[in-house]
Amino acid sequence: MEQRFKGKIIKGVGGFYTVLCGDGKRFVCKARGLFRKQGKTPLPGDDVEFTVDKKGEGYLQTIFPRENELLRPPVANVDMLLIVVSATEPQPDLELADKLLLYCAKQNIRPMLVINKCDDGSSEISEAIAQQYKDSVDEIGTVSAQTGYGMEELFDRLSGSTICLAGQSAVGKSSLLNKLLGLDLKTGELSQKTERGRHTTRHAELIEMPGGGLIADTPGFSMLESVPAEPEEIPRMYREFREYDGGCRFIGCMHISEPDCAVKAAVEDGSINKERYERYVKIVNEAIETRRHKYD
Ligand SMILES: Nc1nc2c(ncn2[C@@H]2O[C@H](COP(=O)(O)OP(=O)(O)OP(=O)(O)O)[C@@H](O)[C@H]2O)c(=O)[nH]1
Ligand SMILES: [Mg+2]
Ligand SMILES: [Zn+2]
Repeated sequence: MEQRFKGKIIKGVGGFYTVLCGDGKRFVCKARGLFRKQGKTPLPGDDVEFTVDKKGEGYLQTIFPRENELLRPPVANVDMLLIVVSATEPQPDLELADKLLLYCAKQNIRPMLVINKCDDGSSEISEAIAQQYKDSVDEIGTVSAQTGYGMEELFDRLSGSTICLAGQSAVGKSSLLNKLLGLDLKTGELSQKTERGRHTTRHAELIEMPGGGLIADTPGFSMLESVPAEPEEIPRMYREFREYDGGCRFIGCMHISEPDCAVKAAVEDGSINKERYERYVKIVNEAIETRRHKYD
């Protein structure tokens, strides 16, 4: 008799997919040839149905519709993106952080800004970064993967979700992952450091967190080649602009060169963060440039 099960793909290597079931059991399955014909590639994060035949071999039968799909790393159904920046070295690339926030808005993923390398607790730099983003993102964490500062709070916010790490190289994404995997929910103590976060392979893998939930590392090349939105979409993706909706003279105001612009007035009087706004102008112009080249 053939048996049917449901689960979530956590890894796919060479046509073999590891599926994690609700009871914690894992099954390695092959994909049906049908997926290839339909142009469907099973991804880590996919919720699937699979069968196990008499010989005990598993076959993926159904891929349930995806909430979203990331390209790099290739992961489906991501709930949360941890946008990691460093309070020390490397100097934070906040333009990348802004673009990653746009990416979250576009893909309907909850963002969290994680300021790492706060080894002596929160610093002037980390506070300045948090200040810039306080109206743009709900969740901001100040942590140190090295000393463990803020890690338990971070851990608590992540449990149960499917999470991806993102951000420039050397901000400490893999270090954070290792620390998170070593955290024991009950004691908060650190167990032996694992080496699983290291990027030795090119395939994406979701790793089970001790408190429930799954997490994927991303190697530190930028996961974005260009602005992940059309220029006209961008103003609506800035949460701190929303409160000024309808306040500009022109409908569809881009808040850049138009007169009587409520957003620009809010930047002037300090209600909207100036640095975030200046990068916004740069990002919109980049999106316009990209589109121009597309049709050249
Ligand atoms: N001082 C300090 N150093 C840290 C901290 N977290 C990570 N590092 C160091 O920063 C360096 C880069 O850390 P990684 O975890 O490899 O950074 P990454 O973001 O995974 O880098 P890529 O894989 O290249 O994208 C390593 O030397 C870490 O030891 C921290 O909280 N404080
Ligand atoms: Mg890494
Ligand atoms: Zn405006």
